[in-house]
Amino acid sequence: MTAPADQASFVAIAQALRAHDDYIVCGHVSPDGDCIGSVLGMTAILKALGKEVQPVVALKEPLDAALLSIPGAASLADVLEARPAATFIAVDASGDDRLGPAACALRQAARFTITLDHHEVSECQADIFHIDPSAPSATCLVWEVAKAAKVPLGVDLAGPCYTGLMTDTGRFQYQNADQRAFALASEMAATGINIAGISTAFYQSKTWAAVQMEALAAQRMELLGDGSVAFSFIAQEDMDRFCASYADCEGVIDILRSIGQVRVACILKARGDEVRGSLRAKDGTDVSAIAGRFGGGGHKAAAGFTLAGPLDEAIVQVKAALQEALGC
Ligand SMILES: [Mn+2]
Repeated sequence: MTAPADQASFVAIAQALRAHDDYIVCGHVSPDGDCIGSVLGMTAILKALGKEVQPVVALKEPLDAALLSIPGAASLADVLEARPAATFIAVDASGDDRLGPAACALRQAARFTITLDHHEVSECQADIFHIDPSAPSATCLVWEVAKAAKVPLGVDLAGPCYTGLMTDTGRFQYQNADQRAFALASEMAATGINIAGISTAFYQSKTWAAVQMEALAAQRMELLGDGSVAFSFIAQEDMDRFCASYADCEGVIDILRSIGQVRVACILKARGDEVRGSLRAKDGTDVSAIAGRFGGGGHKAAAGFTLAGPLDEAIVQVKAALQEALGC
């Protein structure tokens, strides 16, 4: 991968924030804790600078209870309802595919564009950007910008930033939970945020249907090859039976990877005419390369893809690809 050229310093981004006005802050499609945390954190910075800002996310599906537990998340507007603004900031997302068509149109309409991201990208279209794949979360970059902008580091900023860091590091358990992650978490904790409260609100807010989806996926789970790859799926009928939403299926993959000998977990979820695949690695396997075979992407330890067509065909195709890619 080639690093994008002309990476801006946090100070340069802070200066750009002061220089412009009328902002849209937008995250990626299928928003997660880091996406929502980055949008809310950046919004807090801009408000502290006295700027007009519309924080938006793609609300194609309603946010789940965990995401709604982040203070301010309930008031986020749908990207489809945003009015074009002079300045567009993309957080936790760089490419058109991650932003989705509605956000891309808003970015095109803006006169100045900024991107903060921690995903691998070969180029970045923004006027000014900071892309650091070694950053534990996008909210860490937002936090650095806040410090460079010299805005007050209060709980309204630290809360969402900590939530993004907590979720993208898998509660400080993944490979990206490095010294930097703990150092930044310590800075955020120093503001007086309620660490235990944030954790409880986020991780102990499952719905009954979500637990039913976990039970179902666990029951039909297959261990492929030598047993190091866990595979399962959720069909539309399963969701209908338990009145489960797509959000209710989000945590299912964690059940698959919790088994001792499993090093890679994969779940397929039917969504209308499409099938969405999620992949997680526990041992350093690069699952973004496997997702890439299906036109998807993500991080080394967590990636996803979307396939057109029926679930039964996707199951056969993905199982074969997993066995081939992982030699199991
Ligand atoms: Mn992220």
